[in-house]
Amino acid sequence: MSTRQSCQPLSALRWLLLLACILLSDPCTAKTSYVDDNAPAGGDGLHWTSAFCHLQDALAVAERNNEIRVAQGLYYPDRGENHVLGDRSATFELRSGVVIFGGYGGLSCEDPNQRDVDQYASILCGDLLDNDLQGAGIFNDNSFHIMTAIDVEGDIVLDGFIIQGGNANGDTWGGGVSIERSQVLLQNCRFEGNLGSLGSASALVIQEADSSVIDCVFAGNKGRCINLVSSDSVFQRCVFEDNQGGAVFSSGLVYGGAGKPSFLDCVFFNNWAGTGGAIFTIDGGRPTFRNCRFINNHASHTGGAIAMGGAWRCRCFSWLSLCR
Ligand SMILES: [Ca+2]
Ligand SMILES: [Ca+2]
Repeated sequence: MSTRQSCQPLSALRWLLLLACILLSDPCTAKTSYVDDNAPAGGDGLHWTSAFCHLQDALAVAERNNEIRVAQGLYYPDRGENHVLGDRSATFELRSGVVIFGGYGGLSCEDPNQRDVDQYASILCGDLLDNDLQGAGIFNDNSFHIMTAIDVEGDIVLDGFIIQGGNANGDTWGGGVSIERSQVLLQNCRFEGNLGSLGSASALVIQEADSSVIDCVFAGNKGRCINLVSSDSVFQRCVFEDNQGGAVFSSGLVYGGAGKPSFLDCVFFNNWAGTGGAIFTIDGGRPTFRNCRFINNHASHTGGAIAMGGAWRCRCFSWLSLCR
């Protein structure tokens, strides 16, 4: 009896400590949200059966260490709570420590967690009013940036998406994805049909940031496809094909220091530009290419495969010896 009485205060204390641990612990550990454009409106995103129908709604509640699974379907940055249809400035803002995976079967599959990024395409689309394919196409109403990561701390992952229909016209850069001072892993993504004016990075801009781009395809974008500014980013097993306005522009000029991006096992095929059909680099931009292939790239002015500013002659031979 006496033993039982002496234990009761300790047991209560342990429960209090456990309750405190629960209340004070990181509330955003290992949470997964689910998104499917076929889901009914009003879901809480906690399960496939109550999935969000807009990616913006999942991002709005995402916190560090959260995962977002996105089913096959179309997702627009101007859709979701507190967003306005047709808002060109609306963008999917990547969140610190949040990983986003596309390519799930979702509600239309018996097993919604079945994943195949080719069979179950998750498309992030900047053609907000769905008129790119009407007549000659209307593109000046498309998203300025479909997705952005600006001054975001911690690792960010975007894996398994098609990113299409951005239009970085005007003074903007990065019609598909715009990354500034943030570390992002882009993986298994396909950038296609993004637009931009000359040098505006139709598909992807990375400024003052070292990101990783792995197993991605950049195809059929118009306007210089990628702009790397003071960036030591790494591109591995990526394909650049049929981009009008060139594939990659690399410089360190804008912010001073050098930009030394690396390209490993990449293919540059059938890209076209006035200068530097595949690669155009100016002072401060010093890319390295290892085991890359340049095939059938064109320039109307100079540098079908590679054009370089500054002391291009010595750099040219050094770099090209690393290519095949
Ligand atoms: Ca769907
Ligand atoms: Ca449009």
